[in-house]
Amino acid sequence: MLIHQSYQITLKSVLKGGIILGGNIVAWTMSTVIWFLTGNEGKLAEATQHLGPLGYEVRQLSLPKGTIVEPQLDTLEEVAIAKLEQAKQHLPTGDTHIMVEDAGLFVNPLDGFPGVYSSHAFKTIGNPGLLRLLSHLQSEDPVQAASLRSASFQAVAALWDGSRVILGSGVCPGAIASTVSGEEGFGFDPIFVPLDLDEFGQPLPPGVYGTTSTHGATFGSVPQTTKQIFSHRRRALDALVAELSSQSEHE
Ligand code: ITT
Repeated sequence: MLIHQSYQITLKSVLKGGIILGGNIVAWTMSTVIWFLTGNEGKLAEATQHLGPLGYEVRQLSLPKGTIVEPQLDTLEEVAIAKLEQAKQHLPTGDTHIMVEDAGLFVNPLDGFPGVYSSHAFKTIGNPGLLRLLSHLQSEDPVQAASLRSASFQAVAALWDGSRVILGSGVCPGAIASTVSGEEGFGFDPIFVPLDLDEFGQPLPPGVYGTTSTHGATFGSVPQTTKQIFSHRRRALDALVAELSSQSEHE
């Protein structure tokens, strides 16, 4: 796919050819294709929305059920690396970049459960089941409730660029709501309320109001573009792209 963008925002990973138009240097660029091995349409949509404007064309790699074995390991990073090793064998001929991403919801009063077991927990107990596990942790005071029910979404993206593995991780701290609300997003979005962010995009403690806020709404109740501002996945992809660009600059 051919795209046209100003020379200043070219990425090293994008194939470049410069021409001069009306005094401005303009680059005709061919975006890098990243195959994303995932069966989760929500994750695919978020990655496409975020990486597209950065000059990457995200394509879903779907493989027959059972082709990739999701290993039961202790950390998201270990799972992502193990999945990437398998995914590499299925990289379409002629392309170089393939990515996987492993994410989960880590609930602090449950010692991080469901964490790496999030996919299984979502399919079995789901959002109502998770709320039941926290039903003893309630408070009339919303700040205290947010502390009692604190949690974070975490993600690790792992990419093979044809010669090496590049990792990016991201965390989105917040709390588990007391009810399920909203139809946006996927998975645990309808029960997760992110912490407010300060002017630098950094999360603030519960009860401290920031310039960016969902005003107590869950990810399931806000537009996808709002979730992206807070998202663990967006942060993981940003870290991955930063690493990818800095490594290409040193080549
Ligand atoms: P893959 O095919 O990419 O492995 P998956 O759905 O199995 O898709 P993960 O193992 O990475 O994905 O995620 C585990 C579960 O955690 C996922 O199924 C969701 O229920 C939940 N989850 C992960 N990221 C989420 C997010 O941004 N919002 C809501 N729930 C999320």
